[in-house]
Amino acid sequence: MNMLVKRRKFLVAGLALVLASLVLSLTFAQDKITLRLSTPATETDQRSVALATVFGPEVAEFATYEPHYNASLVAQGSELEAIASGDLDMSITSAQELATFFPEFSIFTAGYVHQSAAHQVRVFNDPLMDPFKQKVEDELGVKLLAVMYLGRRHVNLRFPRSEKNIMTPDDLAGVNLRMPGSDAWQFLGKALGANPVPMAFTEVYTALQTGAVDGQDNPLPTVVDSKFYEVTKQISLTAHLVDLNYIAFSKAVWDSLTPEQQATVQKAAEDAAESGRQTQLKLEDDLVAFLEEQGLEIYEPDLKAFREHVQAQYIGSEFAKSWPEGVLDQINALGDN
Ligand code: KDO
Repeated sequence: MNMLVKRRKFLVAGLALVLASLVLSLTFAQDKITLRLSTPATETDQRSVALATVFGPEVAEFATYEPHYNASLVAQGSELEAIASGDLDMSITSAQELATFFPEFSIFTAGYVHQSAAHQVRVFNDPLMDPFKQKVEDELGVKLLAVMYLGRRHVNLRFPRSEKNIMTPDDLAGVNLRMPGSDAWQFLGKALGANPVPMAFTEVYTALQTGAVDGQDNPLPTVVDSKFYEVTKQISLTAHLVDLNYIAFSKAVWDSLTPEQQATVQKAAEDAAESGRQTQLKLEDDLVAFLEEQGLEIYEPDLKAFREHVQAQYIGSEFAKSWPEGVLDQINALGDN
């Protein structure tokens, strides 16, 4: 064999190797599934950050995580339907959204029921949650993988304290308080003593700026992240809802995964939830000083008055009638004190 033939053989072998690895990587790329998530949250919201930096990388071997923020893919409140119809793979859903399909979920939307981030986790992992999760899976085709901590919601108003000082539910009489647009949210606004106004999250900043509403309720990290502090003057620390979102995942997509991949997705969701929870808790503590520097008045109202008023509104309400027997006691028993 002369040198030329040898070299040609060598070249052909090399080319074949390159081609083979190209085909292989293309096959793998094609095999990867895309997990589209839609949320009204911003890209910088800590739940979004946790999913992008923890969930995405943990599932990267077989899935491409594709988040869509600011409700740009699906309108707030329509995500569950989109997952059910196969148009979406994931969302960060609320108990309030679930309650529009399954009224019993309103137990998790009631003011002053969840006591802390840790209490939320205990409730979510307790067997009391199993029938709730099963129903969502069976009837909507949605799996609830983990509970994300959004934080303690407080009343945040455009007016300075000198104009309106919110110490008790009576002080909220006639206040147009933006609440998200579902019955369970509106009821909470009413239970607080306010006049609730339904509105999508993405419209809140402008509504506060123009005076279309008098205020809104959200945890401190959201007030900062969405810059509501630029257009409001005070926060009454009502802590009326220790708020959560569930990581919702398409059951159809889940069923298409191998058991190993399912375990990876489950762990990735739990890890992201834990990471987001820790950051959010820290932010809640740290941001008081920042908000005060921005000129907001932040104070604690008469919490006993709020708690008693809100709880009295729920007891005997249509919502409470849908709560399964004994579950409220079980939730309370898992509480912090
Ligand atoms: C909101 O609309 O006020 C709310 O905080 C409700 C939550 O359930 C959740 O949808 C959240 O918005 C969005 O994720 C934006 O932070």
